[in-house]
Amino acid sequence: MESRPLVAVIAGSESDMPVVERVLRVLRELSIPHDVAVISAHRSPKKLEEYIASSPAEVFIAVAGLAAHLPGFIASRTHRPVIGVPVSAKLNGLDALLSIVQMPRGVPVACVGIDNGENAAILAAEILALKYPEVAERLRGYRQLG
Ligand code: RP5
Repeated sequence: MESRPLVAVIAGSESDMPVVERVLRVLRELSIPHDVAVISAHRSPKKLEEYIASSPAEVFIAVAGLAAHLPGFIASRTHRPVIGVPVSAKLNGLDALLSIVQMPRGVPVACVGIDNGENAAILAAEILALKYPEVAERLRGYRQLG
């Protein structure tokens, strides 16, 4: 198994950390090496751009609320898959859900349910399982338990 982070989990704000924790719990349970960063697409676009360009991750998980442009911003700068997690900061998360899911044709972002960090981690594992048989094996066990 690779030791470099295979999944980069990025949050738009420290206030998104409770949902990030849901992602991290599953990634840890599946022993998937990952990296966590808090970088706002709106407040620190340059820093985010540099982070994406230098990240060795094969999948990005972006956790954001309100006008949740973080996953779309990442997808505009990489061809690696991006999974967005809408956070229920306001409007019960509907604002973030629509911001993430309504990407223009040609620049896709996968979107899981509101606050459903667990599903983002499982989907990332399913993508990695195509290449890493050990992840596929752990995922089989994990889904049977669930
Ligand atoms: C979004 O705005 C973040 O992802 C967060 O969900 C929301 C609020 O951010 P803070 O004002 O708490 O930093 O960009």
